[in-house]
Order: sequence, then structure tokens, then C-alpha cells
Amino acid sequence: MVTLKRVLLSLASLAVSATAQSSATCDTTGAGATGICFQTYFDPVFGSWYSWVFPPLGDTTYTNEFIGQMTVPIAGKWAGVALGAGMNSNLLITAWPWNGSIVKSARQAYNYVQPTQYVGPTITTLATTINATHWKWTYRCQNCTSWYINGATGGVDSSVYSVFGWAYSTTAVDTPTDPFSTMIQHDDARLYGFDTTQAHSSSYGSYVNLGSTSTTSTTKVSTTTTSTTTTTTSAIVTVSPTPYDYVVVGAGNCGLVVADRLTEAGKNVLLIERGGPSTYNTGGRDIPPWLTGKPYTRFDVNGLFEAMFSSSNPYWWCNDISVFAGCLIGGGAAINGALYWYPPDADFASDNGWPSGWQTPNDAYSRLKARLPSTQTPSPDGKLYLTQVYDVVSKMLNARNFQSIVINDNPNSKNYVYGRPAFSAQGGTRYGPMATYFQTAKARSNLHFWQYTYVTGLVRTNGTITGVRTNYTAYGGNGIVPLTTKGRVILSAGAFGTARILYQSGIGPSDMIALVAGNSQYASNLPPSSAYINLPVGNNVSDNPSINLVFTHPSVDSYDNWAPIWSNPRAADAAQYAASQTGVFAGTSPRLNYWEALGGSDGKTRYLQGTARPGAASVSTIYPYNASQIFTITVYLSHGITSRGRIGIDNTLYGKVLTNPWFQDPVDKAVLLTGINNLLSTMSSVSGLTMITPDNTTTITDYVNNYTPATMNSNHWMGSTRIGTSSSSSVVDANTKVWGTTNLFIVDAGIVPGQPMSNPHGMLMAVAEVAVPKILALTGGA
Ligand code: 6FA
Ligand code: ABL
Repeated sequence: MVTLKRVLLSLASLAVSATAQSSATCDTTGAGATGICFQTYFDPVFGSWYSWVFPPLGDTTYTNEFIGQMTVPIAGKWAGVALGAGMNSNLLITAWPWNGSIVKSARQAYNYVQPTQYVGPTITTLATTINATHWKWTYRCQNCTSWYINGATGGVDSSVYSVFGWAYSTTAVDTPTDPFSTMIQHDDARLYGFDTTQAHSSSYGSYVNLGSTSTTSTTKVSTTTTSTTTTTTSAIVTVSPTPYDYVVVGAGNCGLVVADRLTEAGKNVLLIERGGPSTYNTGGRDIPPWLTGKPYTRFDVNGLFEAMFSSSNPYWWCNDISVFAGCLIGGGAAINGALYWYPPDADFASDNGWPSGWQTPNDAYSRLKARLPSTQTPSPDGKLYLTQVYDVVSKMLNARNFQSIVINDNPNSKNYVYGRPAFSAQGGTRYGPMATYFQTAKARSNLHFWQYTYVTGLVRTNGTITGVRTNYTAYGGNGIVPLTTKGRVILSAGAFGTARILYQSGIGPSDMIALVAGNSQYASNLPPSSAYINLPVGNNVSDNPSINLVFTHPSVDSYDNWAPIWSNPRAADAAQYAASQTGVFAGTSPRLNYWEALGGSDGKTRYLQGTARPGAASVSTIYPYNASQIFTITVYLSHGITSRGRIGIDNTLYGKVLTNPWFQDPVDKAVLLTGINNLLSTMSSVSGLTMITPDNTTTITDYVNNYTPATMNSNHWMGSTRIGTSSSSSVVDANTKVWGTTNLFIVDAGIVPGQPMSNPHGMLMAVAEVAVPKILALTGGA
């Protein structure tokens, strides 16, 4: 057992820091060997093996089935697999040993709650082995590769790389004889990349004929509680914790920049990300059917951006936040529209809420541009594609004497200007921080990276953080990552994610901490109430109010409203992208952006950004219209907005908006209305142009007044942990250190006090470029 433990330990560090991978193994040795060759994933946390083999691709005899095997330490009182990226809406199979055989069930979960019976699959045991250390169960699962769960269809496409999950518990189910027994939540569960493409066997037909044999080795443990408990103790795998100089939470847009700059400075850094791979170079293998065999996933191909919103299994969104946010490597930068603007000086101005020391960060801009230059021509052949929307909207703007410029050549020009969108793309692919900062960070031995690991709070003694709590419970036996004596934590979990971690650590308004204190799972992690730190976490939140206007014009190609791009794209465009990464698919949907400064009745200037694209998210009109000619102009109010809202959690710790941030100040609404009317004032100068949403049965004022608030969301949430000069009105000081703490920092959208001029992901990377040198320059740290 000592030997096994050492092997598992070394595998543990390997598998957690690298992309989890499956490998080919044949079950040919030891008692009860089936002879089946599987593709296997080894779980380093508890030391289980989860294996699959599918019929050959194209086989028509054994449709909709597979053979699976679980080899689980005897301490595992039940284990389960999810046939997809998460428990929710995927087929789940649970199993446990009982009286020398395996009790099995197919289950489903409608949410992150106890899974219940799922009717449909036929599961047949092919072999069972139970010995002193493990139980091994081999099963055939028929009617198991597609399902209808939770109102959605799902399935395993074994011709492409998959993401699967495991769950494991050391607590037995409530009624072991009942396959559908209730159970307490698993000790731990993870997702992992699984190479289904390698999990096919021409011997499948002979494997299913193993029949329902049950082999039980001579060393079978008795099923009495006493003897299994004895075995349990020696089989549990605990990974020894290592202290780190810096723990960075969140490998998102900002976290990747932070991790790169800290490791560049020689610090020993652990980067923790709750999600998994995105782009190919992060380990992602979610490749569209028309690019099979090519190294371009849905996250690489910019043209697949609009498909993010129409997938039946959108595993990339954070599943515990009420608004869109990316929970995978790259965070928002892995799933966003890749509009990428070099920040104007106004973004960091003191009248936008920034403390001194942040204005005109030219060095940071230079560092950012050097790592990630923008492009107006995402297609590597230098050509522009699908340009009709640009041509039409530029006519509306020319009639008002707007100037056409290269936006990122003139970042400070943001009044009466328009231009082609700038993208954080290169080589026809989404580039972003995943292809730049993350790659250099990963190449350094002082970067340690854990994915699929969820941070649930901080361990602290008053204002000093001593550890980071994770769901990797085998780590030190409790999932707590310790810090070196002068160690620091940097939260980059995004505006919602960071706020929640703070609440879970007793930092924030008392009503939010009270919700954690009332949560049976997390209450005990809170520090004593005398150590709570009262800060306005979640307050002062802003997001651009945005209004969509939908038009038609005879020259416009709506690009089929981006509907068939995942499974059935236009053949010529798909072939062009496959051959040279050029063409329509090299860019995301936007085709023109414009900016205008507008005065308000309060004497303040607010800026408006417009984004025009083929297609529309929704159309509401009494007019007959030609759907192949639709396009949208989204009008955002950005820099200078005064409205603020509040975000927080509910009693299940689900992240949500408590007070909408849009139009709290009526002047914001009045100014946006002025901007929309200005835009529409020259419509008649473009012949053939019709606005269909709103149509002429609705005035612009009514349209804006009746706009569903949630659809005004721009996904540009910031300010929940704003930077400032006082702990009564801000959460972090000018060095991004959380007030009242000695070693806790925040570097993400949450610290931004006022909306920047434009879509923010570039500006946010600049925030990280400014913040890291400030943190490193602060004395007292590692
Ligand atoms: N910004 C742009 O500039 N241009 C765009 O075109 C654009 N489009 C979109 C868009 O289309 C959508 C749908 C969304 C949601 C956002 C868009 N944005 C755009 C906004 C931009 O992407 C975000 O403002 C930006 O990504 C925010 O950067 P942050 O670094 O503050 O936050 P992220 O969400 O990127 O990263 C947080 C990371 O922490 C994630 O990887 C998450 O998985 C991880 N995390 C969260 N909680 C965690 C926990 N408890 N434990 C471990 N990891 C955690
Ligand atoms: C952004 O900055 C916004 O956050 C996104 O909402 C926006 O994308 C992208 N940039 C591109 O401009 C829109 C999509 O084009 C819509 O199809 C989608 O309905 C909307 O996001 C959802 O918020």
C-alpha cells in the first residue's frame, strides 16, 4: 500500500498541474482481468480509474452504447461518472459494491442537487472484482450515448474529444441495496478531458459477449463494516500541501496576465482555475465537426463566437452566476466577442474614479501592445469579409460628419469617430491572453497550474491570509493551500467570482456574510465574527446600459443570423477557414464601431459606443421583413455613466444582481435616448434602410422605457471591489490591497471604479499590467 500511495502522489501532482489526459490501457493482468482494452482516465485525487470503450466509428450493430469500467479504492463507498462536462443535464452512472456485487444506476440531475433515476439506459454488468484494495466493475451501457434530460437533448460524440466527470464518496449511500438510493453529496467531483477519439475498438463485439460473469478474488474483503473500515484507512490518498509565494485565483482575462508577470519576476506562483481548457493551446479539443483533425476549437475560431449563445451544452458559462461569464481558461477572454481596444487616457483618469498613481499608464500600454497587438484585419490574407454592414452604417455616420479612423491608432479620439472593429486575434484565431501571457507563464517552472479546482474562501488570522480553501479535498486532507511566510493571495476571479470568495471569507457587507453563515456547507469556514471585515463588496457596480436596434438593408447579408455556423456552415467559408484560417470565420461578428460624446443635463459628459453586426439576437416587429438582410446596431453608454447597482449572492451562494446598475440615474437614460435619436437622424440619407425593431408603431422613448432590464446587460460588470482611497467607499487601496488585510490583493474587473470608454478586456489587461509592478514594489511580500 505504501508503494501504491507513492505512485499516486507523484501522479497526483503531474495530473493536476498538466491538462488531465486519458490514455490507452488493457485490462489484462490481475484477478478478474477482462482482457478489454480501454481508454482510461486516472483520477489522482482518490486514485480511481474510469475507462471507456466504444464500438468502431461508423459501426451500425452496436449503436448508442459503450462499455465502461470503474476501478475504485475500497474506501470509495460509491463512485459515479458524468458523460459530459458536469453533473447537470448529463447522463450519470453511479455504482457501489454490496455483498460481493455491484449496485448500479443511471441517473440525472436537474440542477446541482441530488441526482435521481433516469429511465432509458440498460446497464449490464460484464465483470466484477472486489479485493482488499479496490472494487472493479465492468459494464455495458446500452441506449447511453444520447439522452433527453432536463428539457434538453445531450449525448457523447465519441468521434471528438470529450469532457467527462467523476464523483467519489467515502460515505455510503443511505440504502445500499436500492440502486436509486439517496446519498449525501460526494466528497469531491471533477471534470477532465477524455480522448474519446482513441476509445474505439474493433473487438467491441467480442467484449460485449463477456456475459454477466462475476469474478470475486480470493482476497475479497468481507462486507462487514469493520473490515472495510480497516482497509479504508490505508487506501486514502492525501497529497502533502506545498506553500506558495503567490496564489492567483482565476486564470481569466486578468489572472493570466498576473500569473505571467509574477512568474517572470521569479515568484513561485500557484494559479488556480475552476474551469478547464478552452483554446487548443490550453488543451481544449472541442473542435467543430467541419474542422475535425485540425487544431482549432470553438474557442479558437473567432467566427464561432455567436454560437456561444446557441449551444445545447454551453459548459463554458459559469453555472452559478446569473449573468454571462466565462468559467474556463481565459475567462471572458475565451468566450467574448474579442473586440479589443487600446485604452484612452480617460479610462484611468481621476474623474473616472482612479486614485493617483494610475493615470496615463503608458508603460503598461506598451507592455500590453507588445504582447498582444490588435488587428483590424483578423483574416491573415489581409482582406475584409462580410463588409456590407460597415458600408451601410458608415453612410449614416458620414451624413453626420463622423470621421473614419483606425481606432487603435488614435485611442484618445472617441468623439465623432468610427472605424473597423479591432480584435485581439492573430492568425485567424482568437488569441487573447491564452496564446500570449499564458504560454510564457506555463513555460516557466515556477508556475504551478491547477484547473478544475474551485476556490471556496480564504483562511485568515484577522487581516493575514494563511491559506486558500479549495474543493481539492485530498490536498492536505482539507483542500487548503498554504502560503509561504511572506506569501500573498491575488484574487482574479472576476467581478462576481471575487466578491463571492470574499463573502465566503467573512469580508463584505454583513447581509452577505450572514448568507454564508446560514449555509450549512460553508458556514464553518468563516472566521469568528469578531474578525469579519466590513467592506462594500458588491456595491458600486456598473455595466453599460445597451439597447439593440435592428435594421434591414437590401445590400446586407445577415449571414443566416449565425445559426448554422457550428454544425452546417456555408461550405466555401468553412473550407477556406480549414485551409488557411482566412475568410469570414477569422473574425467575430462585429463589423463597425463608433463613438460620440454627449452632454447631460447635469453638466457631465457621457460617451456612447455603437457596435454594428450582421444578424440580430431578437426581432420584434409588425413589418414583413427579409430575414437574410437584418443587422443590429447596439448602442452602449460607457465612460461617464453615473448609475451604479449592487451584486451579491443568495443563500445557496449563487451569484446574482441585487440592484440593476442601469438607468438608476435618469440622466443616463436621457443621454442614451439623445444618442439613439442622433444616430437615427440620418437614416433617410441611406436609401433602402428600414428599422424593424423598434418599428414605427413604437417610439424610441417607449422602446427604451419598456426595454427588459436584463437585456440591457452588456456583460461589462465592474466595480464590485472598487479601488479607492477610503475603506468606507472602496474595497482595495491604490495598490490593489484589500483594506484591513496585509497580504490580500484583487486584480480583475471588480476594482475598476468607472466604466471605460469601450469593451473592456484590453483595458482590464492594462489594469493587470499596472497592478503587478505596484504589488511587487510593496514591501513585506514574498
Ligand atoms: N470584452 C471586450 O473587451 N470585448 C468583447 O468583445 C467582449 N465580449 C464579451 C462577451 O461577448 C461576453 C458574452 C462576455 C461575458 C463578456 C464580454 N466582454 C468583452 C467582457 C470581458 O470579457 C470581461 O470584462 C473580462 O473577461 C473580465 O475579466 P476578469 O479577469 O475580471 O474576469 P474573467 O471572468 O475573465 O476571469 C475570471 C476567472 O476566474 C474565470 O476564468 C473563472 O473561471 C475564474 N474563477 C471564478 N471564480 C473562481 C473560483 N471560485 N475558483 C477558481 N477560479 C474561479
Ligand atoms: C461585448 O463586449 C459584449 O459584452 C457582448 O454582449 C457582445 O456580443 C460582444 N462584445 C460583441 O459585440 C453580443 C452578441 O453579439 C449577441 O449575439 C449576444 O446576444 C449578446 O452579446 C449577449 O449579451
